[in-house]
Amino acid sequence: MGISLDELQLAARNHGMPLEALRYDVTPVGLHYLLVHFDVPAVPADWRLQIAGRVGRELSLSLEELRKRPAVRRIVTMECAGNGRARLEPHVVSQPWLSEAVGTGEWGGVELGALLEEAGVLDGAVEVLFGALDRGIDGGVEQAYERSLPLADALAGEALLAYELNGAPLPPQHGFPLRLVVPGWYGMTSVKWLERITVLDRPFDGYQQAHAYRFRRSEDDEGELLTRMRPRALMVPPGVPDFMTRRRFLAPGRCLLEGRAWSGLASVAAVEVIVDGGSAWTAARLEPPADRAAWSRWTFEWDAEPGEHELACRARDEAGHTQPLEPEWNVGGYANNAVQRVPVTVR
Ligand SMILES: Nc1nc2c(c(=O)[nH]1)N[C@H]1C(S)=C(S)[C@@H](COP(=O)(O)O)O[C@H]1N2
Ligand SMILES: [Mo]
Repeated sequence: MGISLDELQLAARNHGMPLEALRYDVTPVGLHYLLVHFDVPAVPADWRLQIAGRVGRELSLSLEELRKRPAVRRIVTMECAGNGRARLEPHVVSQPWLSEAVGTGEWGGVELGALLEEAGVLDGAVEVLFGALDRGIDGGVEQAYERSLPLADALAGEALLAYELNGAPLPPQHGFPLRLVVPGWYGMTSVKWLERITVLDRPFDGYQQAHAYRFRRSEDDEGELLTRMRPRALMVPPGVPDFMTRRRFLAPGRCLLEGRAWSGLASVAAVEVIVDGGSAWTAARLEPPADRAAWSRWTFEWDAEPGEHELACRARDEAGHTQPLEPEWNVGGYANNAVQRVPVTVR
């Protein structure tokens, strides 16, 4: 496969969610996937959130002041846009995710829309920029991690400024003291270690917007911005693994397959399972999600017969988006939601 030591270095710092953790409605904190582009930054003792730009009233808020505002909690499934990258051919050099760059957190904090309303967004505003404490160099460009959201999405009432994860203060790696959480969007949108919110009167063209996180079919394709998560279903690999290959082994007979499915584009409409390829996709049982933007549990009864098999699952959402059988290659290695295949030995 040709994964380099540089990529291993990234993969050893960042980590995926072990797929057996698909069992939980809310992912325990240490099992939630982790992606840090640069370093987990040092947070100044006098940290405050600044809100400025095209607003009537600039705001500067301490964590305590934020905690005094009306609080909301949302269970949100978040997935890295690079999930599935390592399965693309030709190989795309970056964080080599297989299919585990996902997790579901119960995020607590204040509504972004309410704070922006308080600051008073002025005429001519088009986007909201989120600036973070972490800095580094990417593509030869020194930068703070920064991403923007269209104004309408920032005001929509779904996005949160979170200071809690699963009922406890945000841990350092997930953005302490404050992060943005945008339900339904790929993870890069949810800026951690937030420091500045700037309302802009023109689209943001910084590195993480104009160069990274675009779906480009070739080097000279300008590409489209990545926004919402494509549908995906994953299963808890059944049985027990072989240590090195992680191939699965299980006994013949009734086996309850289970997993989760999500889509940032619409609610999940169906999950289907197929055994040993062919065309006989069969509907799994789908449970309602714990919250609007949380993944849905699914189950499927499989009568496992002795031999070598391949299990696969796929999701479809209410807007008709589904999962391809084969990945769609792109320069950045993003949004590969090709179906998961799990080889198993029944004996
Ligand atoms: N400031 C900052 N925010 C960030 C990142 C980062 O490196 N710096 N990584 C982004 C990416 S690419 C993803 S997928 C999510 C990961 O969030 P998590 O590590 O809490 O799972 O955070 C996003 N927010
Ligand atoms: Mo990501």
